[in-house]
Amino acid sequence: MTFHGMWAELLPIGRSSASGGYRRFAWTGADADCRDWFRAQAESRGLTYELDRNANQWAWLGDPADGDAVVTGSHLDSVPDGGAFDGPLGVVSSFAALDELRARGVEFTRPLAIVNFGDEEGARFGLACVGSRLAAGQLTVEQAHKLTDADGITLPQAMEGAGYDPGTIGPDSERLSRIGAFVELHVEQGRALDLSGDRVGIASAIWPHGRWRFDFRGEANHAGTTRLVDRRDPMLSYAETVLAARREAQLAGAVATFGKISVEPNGVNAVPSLVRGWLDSRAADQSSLDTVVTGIEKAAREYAEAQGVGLDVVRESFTPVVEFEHALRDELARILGKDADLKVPVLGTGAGHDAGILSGTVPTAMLFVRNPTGVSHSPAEYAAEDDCVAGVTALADVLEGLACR
Ligand code: HGY
Ligand code: MN
Ligand code: MN
Ligand code: MN
Repeated sequence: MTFHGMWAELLPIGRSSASGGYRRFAWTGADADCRDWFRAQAESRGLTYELDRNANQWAWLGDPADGDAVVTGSHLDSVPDGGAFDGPLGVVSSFAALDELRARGVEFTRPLAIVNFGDEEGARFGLACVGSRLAAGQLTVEQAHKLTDADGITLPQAMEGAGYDPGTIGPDSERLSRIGAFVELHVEQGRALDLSGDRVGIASAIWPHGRWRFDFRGEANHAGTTRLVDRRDPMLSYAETVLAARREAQLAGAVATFGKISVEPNGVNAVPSLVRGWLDSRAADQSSLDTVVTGIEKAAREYAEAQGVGLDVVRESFTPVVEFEHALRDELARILGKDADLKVPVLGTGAGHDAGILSGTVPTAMLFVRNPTGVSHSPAEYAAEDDCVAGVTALADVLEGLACR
């Protein structure tokens, strides 16, 4: 099946007819449909389909036991109202690149696999890259068992509900030790390639990033009868904190986002008792990130105190800076540099990826495909057809350079 055919099959899965955005949350029906699609693509190509102990999906050409495998792939889940490209572009391009290599008639010298990592976005349980974190031992089984969605369903319950055995989850070091290189292709989530006028880029690094939960606790009261001076309104402290986050991030050249909020009792005519806001913050280096988050927390405490509001801040997840392996990165630049028409810049990103998680264990690299508006995690996310084709060719070249004669 062509790139187009695969894209057309995936496109309707989990798409909202109202916004055109996607809700493909882990272990839901839309996720199951994406997983069925992956399996069908693997089997239609005669690849060996395999589910690992963390329910990540693999499609193998050659024997994994031979070791030193070259692996490519990405994820198929989405953020709430996400775009079509973040994740699926990497998976579809992987199958298309394999088709291209077969059409070239190359001889494979190393086992090759395509992977779909589960729950990359963390949209449901609040932690990104659950599948790769479990495999790499960066999320313990005990921690994973405590992950709970907004409806109180735990990760093991959700997995079980989707027909997977949560009893097997855990580190997969033997599997990872059989991988010699992992290359993830991804739509760029910024405009660097658009500005430089290039179709494809190589990743240098991923910014350190994390998620913090801010619980502001005040007192529920009547919206009509409670004088302003008598209120302990957590929404006020929260609102001031959102503005502080913007200021602190701007000062440090970083980013800080409160993109998710939950309010109790969530009544239009009641002063809230609890405002829970989630901060996502990222910076080019650790000390800038520390400065931003410490500054936001300090401001939040001052605002809360002034309003008679309690505040708890919990760090829910953290991913340190990732510097992709220089040797593999140079190898990609060398392979792609053979094409005189293709200039391939090297760029950093503030977005997290399974490649970042694996990079501590496996030599890992990433390719980015131009995104003309830079918009991502939105239905407006886009990459032009020509650029997607250039991405497939670049990935095929890289895989050929690494795994073929
Ligand atoms: O960067 C993120 O928010 C996620 O890991 N894709
Ligand atoms: Mn994403
Ligand atoms: Mn992604
Ligand atoms: Mn009343």
